[in-house]
Order: sequence, then structure tokens, then C-alpha cells
Amino acid sequence: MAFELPKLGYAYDALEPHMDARTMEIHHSKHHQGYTNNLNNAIAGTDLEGKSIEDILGNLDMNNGAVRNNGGGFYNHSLFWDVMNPEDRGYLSGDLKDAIEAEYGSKDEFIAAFSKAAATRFGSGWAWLCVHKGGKVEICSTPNQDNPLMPGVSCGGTPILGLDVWEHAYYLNYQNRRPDYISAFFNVINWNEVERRYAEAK
Ligand code: MN3
Repeated sequence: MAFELPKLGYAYDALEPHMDARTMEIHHSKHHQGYTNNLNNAIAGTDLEGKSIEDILGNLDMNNGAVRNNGGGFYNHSLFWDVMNPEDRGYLSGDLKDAIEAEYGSKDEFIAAFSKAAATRFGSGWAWLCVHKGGKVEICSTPNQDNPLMPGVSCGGTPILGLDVWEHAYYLNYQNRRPDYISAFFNVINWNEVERRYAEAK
């Protein structure tokens, strides 16, 4: 069965003014749809067809550029939409709060470290918060559409929070002001979903 573009759990304009509607619409209906279509084309007729995206990326041949770029793009954007929410976002709490404070000291210091990873990723890529088996969390960043599920990529573990820092994610609204886009992201994070992913992954 082919991969399908996931539906957003909210309207394109629901994250305004932090994420503008026009960018959200193009990002989801054009960019993410493109990765989805290209991933399906890349795996059609191969032994990857029918496998889960986590299975495909976790066992990826990193020389397979089409699956690396488009499978990563499919997975990364699916996670990105889910960790944002216009309402009912909750707040950093529980075991995830404890794990983040153990590693980074406080929520503010965590935000500073995550923002730095996102701001200093040269060119296109992603910033991540990952969880390792046992519950330890780690911030890292990856180029292009790579992600920590892929063999040998960055911090490893399971990504539970991701921020797209490709220019297509912010340029219409923020132009070259990537730091402003990064700080806006922290206004729309769906902590309930991040915590759910933390509990599942640790
Ligand atoms: Mn993108």
C-alpha cells in the first residue's frame, strides 16, 4: 500500500501568526505531497514496498538517495505537523520535563540549546529532540531530509520533536530571519503530543 499525505489536524491558518497560512498550505500540499509521491515512486516494485516508514528509514541504504531524501521528507514533515497545535497544547510536564531538566537544567536552557541547533544548521535541514532507550533526551540537527532514525545519522534515538529549517518553511513570512521563526515555533508546540511520543519511545 502506498504512503499517503497525512491530513493536518488543524486548518492552514490555525497557527497564525506564528506559522502563516500561505506557507502552511504550500508546505503541506506541495512540498510534503511531493516527498510522498516521490517516495512511492522510489519504492514501487522494490522490497521496500509495504514496509513501515520507520522500518524503511531504520534499515536504509544511505546511498539510496531517492529513498533517503523522500522517505526522510515524508517522515519528517508528518512528525512536524503533529508536534504543533493551535490549541490544547498542554505544557512541558511529567517525565519529559524531568528528562529535559536532567540534561539541560531548565526549560529555558533547553529552548536555548534547541534554538541554537536550529539556527546553526547551515543551509537546509532539521533540529531534533531525540529520546534514547531508557529515557535520556538529546538535541541534534541533521542536513537536508536526514533524520535520527537513519543509520549513523547524528544523535540517533527516536525523534520526538522536530523543526524544519529549510527556507521553504519560513521564507514567505520571515524572509532571512530564521531566529524569529525558531522562536515562534515555541508558541505552537503541542507538548501533549511530544510527551506521548516520549512515553512511547523511551
Ligand atoms: Mn519542509
